[in-house]
Amino acid sequence: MTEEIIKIPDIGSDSAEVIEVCANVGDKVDSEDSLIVLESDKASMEVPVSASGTIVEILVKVGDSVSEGMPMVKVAVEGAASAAAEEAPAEEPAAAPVEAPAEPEAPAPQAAAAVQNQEITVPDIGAENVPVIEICVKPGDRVEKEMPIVVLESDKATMEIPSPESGVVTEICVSEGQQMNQGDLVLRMDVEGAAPAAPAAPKAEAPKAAAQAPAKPAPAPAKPAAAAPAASHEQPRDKNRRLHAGPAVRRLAREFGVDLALVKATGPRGRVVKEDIQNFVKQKLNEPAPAAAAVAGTGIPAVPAVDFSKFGPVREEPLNRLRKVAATNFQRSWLNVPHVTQFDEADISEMEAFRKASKKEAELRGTKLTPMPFMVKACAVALREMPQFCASLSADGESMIYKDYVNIGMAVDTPDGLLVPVIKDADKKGLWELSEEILELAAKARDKKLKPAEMQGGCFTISSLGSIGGTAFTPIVNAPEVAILGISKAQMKPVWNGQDFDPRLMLPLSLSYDHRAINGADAARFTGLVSHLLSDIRRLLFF
Ligand code: CAO
Repeated sequence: MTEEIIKIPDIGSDSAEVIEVCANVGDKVDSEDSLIVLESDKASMEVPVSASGTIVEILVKVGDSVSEGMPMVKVAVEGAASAAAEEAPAEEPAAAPVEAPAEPEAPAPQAAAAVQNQEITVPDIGAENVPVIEICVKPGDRVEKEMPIVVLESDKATMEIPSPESGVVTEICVSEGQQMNQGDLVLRMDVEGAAPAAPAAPKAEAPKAAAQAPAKPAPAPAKPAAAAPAASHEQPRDKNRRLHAGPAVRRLAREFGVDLALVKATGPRGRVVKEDIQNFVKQKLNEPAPAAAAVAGTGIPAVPAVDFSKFGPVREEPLNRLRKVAATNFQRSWLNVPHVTQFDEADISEMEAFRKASKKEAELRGTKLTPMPFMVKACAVALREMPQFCASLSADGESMIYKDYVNIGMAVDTPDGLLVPVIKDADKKGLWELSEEILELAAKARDKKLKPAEMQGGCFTISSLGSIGGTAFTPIVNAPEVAILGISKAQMKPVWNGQDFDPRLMLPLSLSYDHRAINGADAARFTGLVSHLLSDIRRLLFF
């Protein structure tokens, strides 16, 4: 095993800055492994070790300005390569340039004019078949000389091709992914005050030509797809609009589908480094996905994530599927439907007297008569009388769809979350039938035995918290239905009968409705009608 000092190969420009060191002393490396990333004015490039072995010493550090021939790394080479090869200085390969003769350019001289349409072609980029990864301009854009017009990326280097002239782009002649070679047409532009017979393209004057191809077998195989894109090498171009990232970072971003423009750069001189991509992905993964996405889609800022453990012990339990689905539905309805809630009361004193008197009969029938069947019956009649409550807005919001069937959903509280089975054709069923169906559907919901079809086709929903308590609430419309009736706990109240205060059992009604489909007056009429029907259930017989 011998130690070799590997030098900086031809990097296609006079000097470049070390912006990243990718390996450490003691690392085992292959000849193709990148050791450092350099950045010049025009390109960032990875420089490979060019020998297989173990790194003994790294002879450059971040921030160093390096040029061809400078010692880069000392490697203990496995299988001891010939010492002679090691000695071959990096300068040497320049003698055998693949591109050698600076070709006579074929400028296709164009007539002098105040505005001249010129073809801009790829200069000598020191590599072949390099794909376009970004087109920085579009037709109509005004570009200044030296502004980047496209970005090319090879395995090892990312290089910006600057405009050789100032002017207005008239046509883009490349597409992303297209492989480019020296002399390929990039775009056409109107160049103002164009110099007569200016060469159409800034074909580089064979810059340090050799660079590229592994001209000689051993030492510095000059992998860093030498950038030095154009002959124009003077003033810095507009840096404001450019993203700075090396090829490996760009590749990583592409693999993860990350838009580099969204990534916060923390590297030197505002470069995006690998850790920035990793942090960006981590941050995205930690965002509360579905809810945040829905909110993001509306432009409403997401609720910030809070580390509650800062304030005391916490316990985190994942939501089950039912609760997630319910959450999505609630949020969707809440964000889409302009809700208004109409409050009312129904005097159910007589109804309750009748219900209690019927309890024995219910038992004999093997059922239980709760207030719910009365609610369903009264709502079914009201829905028939006021069809705008038994309707949906069309998806495009252009029309109302009226339903000639009366299917009423019933919110059921289960240990896993809320379910809404549907009582089909409620208007055609009597109290006993409704009573049995309500008990059956509620039991099925709690036993997780509801079939999907039993939860579909609803026109209107009733949500009863009457057995639990409360005086009123504002239920969320079960969209695309247009209204939902919330029922709270009935209470004895003194009601003025014109002469005295009568103790009456009053049932609170809370009707939430979609104000796009229903106006407030109709909502008040609807709760008035339900109240009227429940106050004297004999009225149900009229319908
Ligand atoms: N006022 C006073 N008492 C009421 C009442 C009311 N509005 N509604 C029901 N009760 C009483 C019943 O009379 C019964 O008492 P008795 O046994 O003495 O007769 C008791 O409360 C229990 O009733 P129940 O809940 O078994 O039956 P129900 O038909 O009233 O309700 C169901 C069935 C499925 C609607 C109900 O069990 C339920 O799950 N409610 C929760 C719905 C919910 O969570 N809604 C919120 C959704 S989020 O918007």
